[in-house]
Amino acid sequence: MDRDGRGLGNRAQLLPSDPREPTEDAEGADPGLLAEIRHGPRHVRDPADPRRIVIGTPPIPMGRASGHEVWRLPHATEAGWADDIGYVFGGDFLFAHLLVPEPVGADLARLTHQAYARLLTFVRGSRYPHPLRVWNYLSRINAYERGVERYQAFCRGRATALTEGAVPESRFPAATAIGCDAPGLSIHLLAGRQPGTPIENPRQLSAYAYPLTYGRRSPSFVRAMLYDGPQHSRELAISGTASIVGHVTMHPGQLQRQLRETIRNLDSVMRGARALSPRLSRLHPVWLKVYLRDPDRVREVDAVLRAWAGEDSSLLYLRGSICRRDLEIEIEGHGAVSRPDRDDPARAERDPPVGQQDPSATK
Ligand code: 3EB
Repeated sequence: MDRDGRGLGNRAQLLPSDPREPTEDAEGADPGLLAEIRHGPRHVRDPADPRRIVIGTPPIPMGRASGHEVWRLPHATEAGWADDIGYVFGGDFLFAHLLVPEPVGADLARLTHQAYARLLTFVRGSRYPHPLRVWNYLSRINAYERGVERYQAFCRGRATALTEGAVPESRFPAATAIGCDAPGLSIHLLAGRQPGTPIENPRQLSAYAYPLTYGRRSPSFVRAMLYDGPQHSRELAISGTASIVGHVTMHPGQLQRQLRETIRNLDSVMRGARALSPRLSRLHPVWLKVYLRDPDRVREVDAVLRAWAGEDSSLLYLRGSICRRDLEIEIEGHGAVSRPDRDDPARAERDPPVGQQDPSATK
């Protein structure tokens, strides 16, 4: 595995870094912390610290996995609350999150619509108007309510808010939508000062173009988002990826075969990104987050995934329900390449400064 994504050093990355690496100063502060995302039995927000959240997808112990995710910037961040929207920002990036309780009998489509409308308004009013990557967690995702599956109700609410906000498909973020036992609708996101470059997967129909047999409104996300990270890294945030080819579930209910199909999809998305520039040809996953319906099968998944991803990538396993009943596994990822090495003239020639090499990535 290529180590370039790691060559940045812990403080310069906007991707999950090893939380065991000490970064706190003498006062116990962590000035460059943009987000710390832990996983547990419940969604948690701490009024005293909007930088740290807990997502209700319990970790599945496996090997030396650290169990949580830390995003750091090479400079100090600022944090606060806007009503119940927690936010942290610094440099070119904003982390924002919202946890909405779901009262008994509430309409999930409406609840989602309102949550997204508020988040969109907040993000647009900030200096970081471009959502790059969004994570959505809802309870009982495959249960039926008011005649529709709850995931479909969620998709409808999200799509309505994005339509009202005049967000075109070309500006949809990369996303994850996972079901969990924890109550409430939890949404967290990374937004940027600049838009990213969306990347689709030629093996899969774009989710926003799925036929409406899956629900009245299709899922509003792109397969991956490429953007400039801190200190001239290039980052690829890969959406939750499953065993879907075209728009059809492959190998329904068969975990091992779904895993292999999912890996083919991840490879295909990354191939699309690598083709964009010589520098991106070095792109590899440095971080993979795996959602499993059945935690007892983590070992057999880990064996295959380790062999594919290599020893240098971090793997985190979580218990979660995938949005189609026949899907057993979903994998999201993050890849990065460090800045071109200025001391290497050959590389400098191959890789002109960011912004010139990839005109489609700039506004
Ligand atoms: C899929 O490809 C699998 O609705 O935001 C993956 C990632 C999936 C994100 C979402 C759904 C979402 O359709 C499901």
